[in-house]
Amino acid sequence: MEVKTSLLDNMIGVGDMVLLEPLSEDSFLENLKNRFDHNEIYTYIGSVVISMNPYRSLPIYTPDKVEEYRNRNFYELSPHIYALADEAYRSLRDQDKDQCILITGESGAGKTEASKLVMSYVAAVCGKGQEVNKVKEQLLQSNPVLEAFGNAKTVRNDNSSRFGKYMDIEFDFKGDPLGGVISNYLLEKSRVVKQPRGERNFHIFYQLLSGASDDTLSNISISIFKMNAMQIVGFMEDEVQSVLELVAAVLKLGNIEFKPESRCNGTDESRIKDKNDLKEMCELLGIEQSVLERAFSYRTVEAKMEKVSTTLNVAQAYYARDALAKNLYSRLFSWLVTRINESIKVSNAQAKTRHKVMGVLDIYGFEIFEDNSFEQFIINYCNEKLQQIFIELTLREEQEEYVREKIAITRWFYISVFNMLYACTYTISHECLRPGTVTDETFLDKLNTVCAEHQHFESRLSKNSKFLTDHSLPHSCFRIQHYAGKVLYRVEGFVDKNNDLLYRDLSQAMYKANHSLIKQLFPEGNPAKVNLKRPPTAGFQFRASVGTLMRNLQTKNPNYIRCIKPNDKKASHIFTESLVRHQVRYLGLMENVRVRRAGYAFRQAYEPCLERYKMLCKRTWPHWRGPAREGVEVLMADLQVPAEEFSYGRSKIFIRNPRTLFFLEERRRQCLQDLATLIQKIYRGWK
Ligand code: AOV
Ligand code: MG
Repeated sequence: MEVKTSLLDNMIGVGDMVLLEPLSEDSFLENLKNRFDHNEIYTYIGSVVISMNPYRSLPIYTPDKVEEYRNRNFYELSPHIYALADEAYRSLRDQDKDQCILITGESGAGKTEASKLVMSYVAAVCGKGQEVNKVKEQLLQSNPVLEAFGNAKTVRNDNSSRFGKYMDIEFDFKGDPLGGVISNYLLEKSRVVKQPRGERNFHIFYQLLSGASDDTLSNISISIFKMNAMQIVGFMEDEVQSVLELVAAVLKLGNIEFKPESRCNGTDESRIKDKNDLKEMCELLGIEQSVLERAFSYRTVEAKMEKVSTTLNVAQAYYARDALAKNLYSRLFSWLVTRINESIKVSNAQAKTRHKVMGVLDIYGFEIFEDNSFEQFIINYCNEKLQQIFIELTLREEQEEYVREKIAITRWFYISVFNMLYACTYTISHECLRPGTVTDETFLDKLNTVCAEHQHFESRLSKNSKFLTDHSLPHSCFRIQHYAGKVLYRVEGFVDKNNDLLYRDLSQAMYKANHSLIKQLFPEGNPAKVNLKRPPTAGFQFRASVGTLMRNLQTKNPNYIRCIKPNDKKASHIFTESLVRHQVRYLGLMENVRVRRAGYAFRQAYEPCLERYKMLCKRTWPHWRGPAREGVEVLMADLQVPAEEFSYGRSKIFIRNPRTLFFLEERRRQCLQDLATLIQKIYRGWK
């Protein structure tokens, strides 16, 4: 961390936790609270930005603020997310280093808002011009489109991201945006058919109902002009129409109910209660009603070249209905992302020229509910991996800097539960490859065996057991000690959600639709392609995509934003100490500060250091003629700073203890004061 000016002058509390003296968890929290109470929601740990969610709009994102932070050094002004965005953008533009912005924090902590602030800052400071502005608008407007379809109200957050998102923004050599690529990670599609109490379905369903006029509702012929964002992103009118028809179809599908009908052979078959919704859904999608009705009543299984039809009972019919709704919606979501990517992609001609990339990662935050299932497992898996990356990269960066500057230090190690989670997902994927024989219970048994082995190995590294399933837990549960807390997972539905089975009769019915979008979404329903292999399981796909993402991130220079939630009431002005303390702990923020201070808390290049303190020594004031490093050496000797308090690197001086910095600053302040008094005296003398 460079020695900073504004971080020491006129500041509420301490702007950089590295300068906190004395340093303890209590003083850390006290400082956060003090700043939060004064609307200072950003605080640094070196180059890491801590962001406290204010839960109300603060006047700190104005165009004036953008101008203020533009082209300024990171530590010159008070801490702000714009400073990080500016630093990242300038290193990308001027030093040709690809950047990534990693935003972490639990659900509702402010990650999505932070990602949008970074994007809008970059959009405001990069080049202008008609073409460039169009690209910017499209990139920015992709956010509301994806939020409408991928976000929902949960108990933790009224606008909770229910999918993970990573966006690469690509720039030309001048730093003007050319376009981008969005990757999405596993949408929580179970929400389409079932929402926990107090939560809602995805926003778009409500937007459709409230935004569409009565006329529109009766024939679902579109109030697209209300969805301006889709048009800016480049959707054609008929595409918007198709998308909304699909959303309406999912709504209709949810209304379809089944009743049992007893057969003479003693079995129950399922019948559709009221065919009105079925009829409307079929009209929307151009499907023949009898085709869909049959697909809800029978299931065809192919065994040894033979087709066997079995009737569905009521429970199976509901299962089929829900599987169809989830598949329709999640495939629509993936299609939207693909379609947006088509709009925002870098043109072929430009793709050939050298360009630079800024990646912005905004995933669903760590979640602990009373009931945690496959979805939470996936979400927390992703967060665990990110935490591991954060710790490893910050430690590595710190160590690399010492090596670069040829300064000796001790090494740090970190043990993550992640390897265990990896083994869990591996087990889930593999178990699901044995169709018919796997149940949630056999899966849990298998998980026990695998994790016990892991634990045995890891116990040599760490004493705490990270995986637990024993009689102290409720039936059919396992518990994982995540970095952010212990989570009890219920295995019920794990295998099923991972398999994500859709009866072929239904995909074939969808493929028969006279609706080009639906047809596209169910390619496996094409009878000519009956041999299309089933797609990999949800867990398998997710694991692979997280792996790719992490490899991608590691090729870029990371910038971290650590979001903290001040209370769990979604309220402004409330700072719940215990809650914040918990987050500070599991985010490893104290360790982060300690690592920064363990070796050398401060570092500053020789030139600016000499410039700032040269007035403290007669030999360096007012001009030092010679290499800056020698000037700093003279200065430190003259001030009699003990030798063990600092170290000379190749390009920077490293100061071990914040006190030394305060000493220098205090001397400088006195010096300036004396100077001011002197000037006053002279002035009075003249009068
Ligand atoms: P998340 O992305 O971290 O949760 P959000 O970014 O959606 O959290 O923030 C939650 C809510 O907090 C927002 O809808 C805003 O009302 C408020 N908020 C957050 N940051 C700010 C800010 N800088 N200024 C004003 N209000 C803010 V999740 O997606 O649930 O993990 O899966
Ligand atoms: Mg979010």
